This record gives sequence, structure tokens and C-alpha cells, in this order.
Amino acid sequence: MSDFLKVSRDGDVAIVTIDNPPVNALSFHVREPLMQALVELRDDPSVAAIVIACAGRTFVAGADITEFGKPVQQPDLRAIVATLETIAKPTIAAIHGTALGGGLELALGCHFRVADAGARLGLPEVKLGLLPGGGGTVRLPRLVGAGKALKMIVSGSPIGAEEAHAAGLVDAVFEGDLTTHAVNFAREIARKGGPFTPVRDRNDGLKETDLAAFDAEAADLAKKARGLEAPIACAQAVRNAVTLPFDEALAAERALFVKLVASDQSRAQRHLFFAEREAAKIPGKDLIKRRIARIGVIGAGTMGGGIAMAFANGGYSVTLLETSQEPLQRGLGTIDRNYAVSVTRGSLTEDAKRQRLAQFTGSTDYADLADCDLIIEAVFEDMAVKKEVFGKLDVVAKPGAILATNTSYLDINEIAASTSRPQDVLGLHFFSPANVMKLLEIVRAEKTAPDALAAVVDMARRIGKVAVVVGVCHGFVGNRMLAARGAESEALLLEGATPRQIDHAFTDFGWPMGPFQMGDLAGLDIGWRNRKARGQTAVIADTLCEQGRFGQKTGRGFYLYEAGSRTPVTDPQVEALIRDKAAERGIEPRAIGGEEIIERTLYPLVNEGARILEEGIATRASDIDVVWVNGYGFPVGKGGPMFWAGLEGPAQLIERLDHWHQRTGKDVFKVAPLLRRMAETGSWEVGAVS
Ligand code: T1G
Repeated sequence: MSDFLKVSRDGDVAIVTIDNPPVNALSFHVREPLMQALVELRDDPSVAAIVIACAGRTFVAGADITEFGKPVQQPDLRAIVATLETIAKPTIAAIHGTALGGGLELALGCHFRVADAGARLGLPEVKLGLLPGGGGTVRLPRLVGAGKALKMIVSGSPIGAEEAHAAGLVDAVFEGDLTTHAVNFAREIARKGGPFTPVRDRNDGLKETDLAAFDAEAADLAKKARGLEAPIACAQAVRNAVTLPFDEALAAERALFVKLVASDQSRAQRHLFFAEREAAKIPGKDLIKRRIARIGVIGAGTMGGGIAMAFANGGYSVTLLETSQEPLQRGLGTIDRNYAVSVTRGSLTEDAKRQRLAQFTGSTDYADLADCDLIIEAVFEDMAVKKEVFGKLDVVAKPGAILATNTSYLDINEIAASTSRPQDVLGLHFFSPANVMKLLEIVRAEKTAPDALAAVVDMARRIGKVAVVVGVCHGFVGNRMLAARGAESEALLLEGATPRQIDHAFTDFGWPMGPFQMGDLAGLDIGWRNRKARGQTAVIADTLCEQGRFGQKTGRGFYLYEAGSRTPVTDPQVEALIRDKAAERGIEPRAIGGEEIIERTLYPLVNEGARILEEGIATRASDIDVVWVNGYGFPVGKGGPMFWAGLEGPAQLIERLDHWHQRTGKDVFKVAPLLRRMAETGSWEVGAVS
């Protein structure tokens, strides 16, 4: 017996229950007693059938990711599944919660799988830069077919129990006491008698494989991989299941897994998996959290409407407040249309749309916010306007209500100080579109109460956001570093790099798009307004804005956009403008390569992250990685800017930053002491930075 696994009997049915909180990961201390139990039960003539179940909230959620990178302790998952398939008596996996990765592979080693109606099943290894390494790429296609297996494994997205049942992955779906249902199912199966065919010998799912269609689908998925190796390997492994004998395909899967698990990309993606969870661990995490049930959102514009939807999507009731009926109704109309689009796309049912909309109350009277537990403003980005809003909230909001601002740049300490309750004030910096983007920067002001912070970190998880707690400075973490990344953009253009060349350097690095295409998408007028507010200029971007070229929304920005198209087309007028401005400044254009572009944009990005850590604006370097991957599209295969600095080599960053600092004298290249220290220690721990 073991603390992590129990064997019980219900007559002639043996029940193996894994109990390894919190998610029943297949750690070594589970695998060892599991293997022993399976061998004993296999050889016990009094056992007619074996059910494998889990205690707690979920079936096995995968291999133990913390074990990767360490020597494998036998028995590994493959050995356990192989032993399972030597058992002639029926084996049944009883699945509740999420059977993911190695958990589903364990279940695929059983003859049968039964699931609770709310269960979800998937092989998400690709999100860790891996592929299913326990036989999933070879067994899953045998049940659901190569095409569906390809989609499941390359996307990493789980499917529900009913869909799994329809696809042949699950043999029965039950409501209520799953173990009892599983035991009855097992007894019935045993009574009917075998032989019971292990999944490895079932080829019904492979028979009708249209290899040409499969290859076309795999090629299409490869295009979306954007330099990531795992999706390509996943597709290859599933193809092997179709074209190779089982054992050869299994061996090929193993070879691919061994290569991926040692790769920088998988190390980066595993780093991000744990980094996202670390970010939510704040001091006082288990404080009695203020109860948040009713939400108030002030401002029904693009941000306010998106924020209101984010809360409604998380099940909260929302009072949406505007200054008058016209903007309020316009905002509510936009929300209705957004949900209608989701219904059209099939990602939302009509009932769910109605239920979501029923969670909204519109108002133009601050008094209607009096019973809200959390009120967030998304009004015009102007300190005076924000202070006016908080002044009213100070009067109407109930004691203990959390008062949040969605400001991107303004000083939240100053806003808090304008109220009588600074302990209730904090920032909730959503990223547009707020109902879609995962990142939520939670800004801790000087006087923000720890229990208020804990409450909103908890709330963030409920609305499906990835929360990072940051300190107050201009632009907090993300936008402050974005400014450092873009500081040289104009200089690069004036010195001879075209917008297309700079954007290509970024997409070659793995970004979804480069800074100029992104600027055109977001709207160049936003940056223009910010620069004017701070008395800054950017000669090319300012000139484009003065010409009304705001980007996609005006059909012209750094690029041209044909009517209704988002595809950027090089605009000779922009390139001529750049040459003219360069000539006015006596700058002789030169050829600028991709490496220089990365050195003058992404190296300053990392350097600013080091400064942010030194100032305590971010708690951990991994928090900065979480911000950049979830808020700005930093390539997951590089783990975020601070993890990537380790891959690139801090000495290389320092040498090039020093070079550009000597050449330009610009502060953005002045190497942060912590970056120098990291080059010596390999760690971003702040400690005593000289
Ligand atoms: N290994 C180790 N720890 C894990 C873990 C895992 N597989 N999954 C979760 N944890 C920890 C997590 O770090 C957190 O720890 C706590 O459990 C709660 O997690 C051979 C190679 C199951 C949907 O990728 O998707 O199998 O912060 O906060 O929101 O082919 O956890 O409390 O200290 O996420 O309720 C494949 C990963 C592995 C699934 C639950 N499996 N996990 O979500 O809780 S590779 C996965 C999840 C593999 C085989 C391959 C989610 C969840 P702490 P949580 P949650």
C-alpha cells in the first residue's frame, strides 16, 4: 500500500484509487505502487476486473512536470501502460475532472474508459513544447481516427465527455457516483466475457485514413506553428500511427519525445507553465478575501465594454455606468453584437448569450453602484477626469468596496490619495480587447490593502485572466518595457531599415507580427496622443498621424490596407517620407540586418525588465515573462524576455548594449546593474545589486 494509492474491492472488481493531490500527477511515488498493484491484481484469480480511479477533484492530469529534466525513475508511464496491456481481464479507467496528457495515456492503456458527464479529456503536451510521450500519439488515433487525433494533439485542447463518447474515446458517460457506475460497468463487461482487445490492437480508427487529406491538414497546422517544433513532431507521430506498425510508431514517438523534452523551446514553455502559477502567489494569498459578487464598470466604451464582458463571462453581475443614455445604449449595443458574433461562430449558445446579457444592468446614476463590491473605471485617460470619478466613488461606494482604475499609465498613488480610502484603491490594467486578452496587470499602489489585492487576484482567475501583480511606475511593467522596445524604432527607420524589414525581423523571431503592423492594428493615434501628453515626438509616426494615417482603421498607416483587408501592403509614400525625413537630418541610409534590429529593440526590452526588477516594480523575472507572453505575444518557445536572456546569453546582451550605448549615448542601452549581475550569477534574483 501507499499514501498515494489504495486498492479496494467491490466483490470481484478491484478498484485502484490514485490519491496524489492536487491533480493526481503521475509522480514516481504514484507510478511505483501503481505498477505493483496492477501486477498483483493481474495475477489474482479472485479479481474479475480492474477499475482505475482517482480521489480528489480530477483524474490524472498528466505526468509530473516537475520531474522533467531529471533522471527518469522506473517504472515510467510507458512501462505501466505496457503492463496494463498484458492484463487479460477487463481494465476500466473511471474519469472525472480532467484526464490530460499522461492521465489520458494511462486511460488509453485500459480496455475501456468511462467518464463523468463533466469530465474533459485531452493531450495538452504540445503546450509544454512536447508531444504525448506515453503512447498517446499511437493509441488515440486507433480510437478516434487520425484526423481527430491530429487536431486534439496539435491543438492540445481537451474535449468534453459527450464528444469523447461520440468519437469512440470513451465507452460510457455517467452522472452521479462514477465509481459505482464504473464498478457496475466492469462487472457487466466481465460477465459477458472476453477476449478484451487492448487499444494497441484496435485498428478500426485507422482504416479509413485519407493520408492525403491528413497531410494537407498537417501542413496547414505546420504553417501556424511559427517556428515551434512540438506541433510538427506531434503531426509526424500521429502520421506514424497510420503508416508504421504499432511498436515502430511507439519507438518513433519516444525518439521525438526525448528530443523535445531536452529542447530550449520545451524548457521555455514548461517555465511559463509554472511562472503563470507563481505569479498568482502573492504575500497574504490566503488572507480572508473581500467577497466580490457585484461589479460596477464606469465607461461603456471599447475598454469599459470589454471589461464588463470579461466579468460577465466569469459569471459576475455587472452594473455598467455611463454619463448619459446615448453612450450607455451604444455600449450595451456593442456588447450585444459581440455576443451575437460568438453565437454565429458557435462559441456561444443563444441561451448563454441571453444569460450573459441578463447579468448587465445599465445606469447613468452613480448611486446605482452603491452595492458593488468592486468598481472599475475605464474613462478617458486623464488624471483630472479619473480624480473626478474617484471623488464620486468615494461618496457612493460602500465601505470595503474595491475601487479600481484601468489606467495604462497614470499614477495610481495620486489617484488613491485623492480619496479617503487609499487602502481600497488599486489598478486593474486590462489589455484590449479586454474580454479576449489573457493578461491582467494588477497594480498594487503604496496603500493598497493586502486583502483587497488577494481578492482581485482570486477574481482574476475566475474571469479566466492571467494575473500579474505589479508596482506603480509609468506604464507599470508591460507598457514601460514596450517603450524601451520601441525607443529605437524611429532611428532604425531613419537609418535605413524599412517598416517591413523591422516587422520581418520580429516575425522571424517568432512574434505574431512586428511593431509597425501592430501599431497599425491598435491605431497609431493612441501612441500619438500619449506622446503629445508627455511632450514627446516621433517624427515618422507623428507625421503619419498628422496626415490622418492612423492605421487599419483609416486604411493607411505604416502600410496600406485594401478595403476590408488586414493584410499590410508596403506604401511607397511612407518609404519616401522616411527617406525625406532622414535627408532633412543628414542621415545617410544604410542596410540594416535582422540581428541589429533585435539588438536595438529586444535587448533594451530585457534591460528595462532588469531595471523593473531592481526597482521592485515586478516581484519575479518570471512575472515579467508572464506579462510579455500573455499581453504582447512574446513567443512562448522563448519563454518570455527574461528567460530568453538566459538562452541568448547575458554576456552577449551586455556586449551589444554597451556597444550601442557607446555609439548612441542613449539611456535605453545603459546596462542595468542587475543584468551584469545576472551574467555573473545566472540568476535574476535581485539580492544586493551594487
Ligand atoms: N505536474 C505537476 N504539477 C502540476 C501538474 C502536472 N502535470 N498540473 C498541475 N500541477 C500543479 C500546478 O503547478 C499547481 O501547483 C497545482 O498543480 C494546481 O494546478 C508523458 C509528458 C489540471 C487543468 O499539461 O492544465 O503528461 O501552484 O493551478 O487551475 O505524455 O493544472 O498549487 O503549487 O493549474 O485547477 C500534461 C497541466 C503533462 C496538464 C488544473 N498535462 N495542468 O488546473 O489548477 S506532460 C498537463 C493543467 C505529460 C505525457 C506528458 C491544470 C489543470 P501550485 P492549477 P487548475
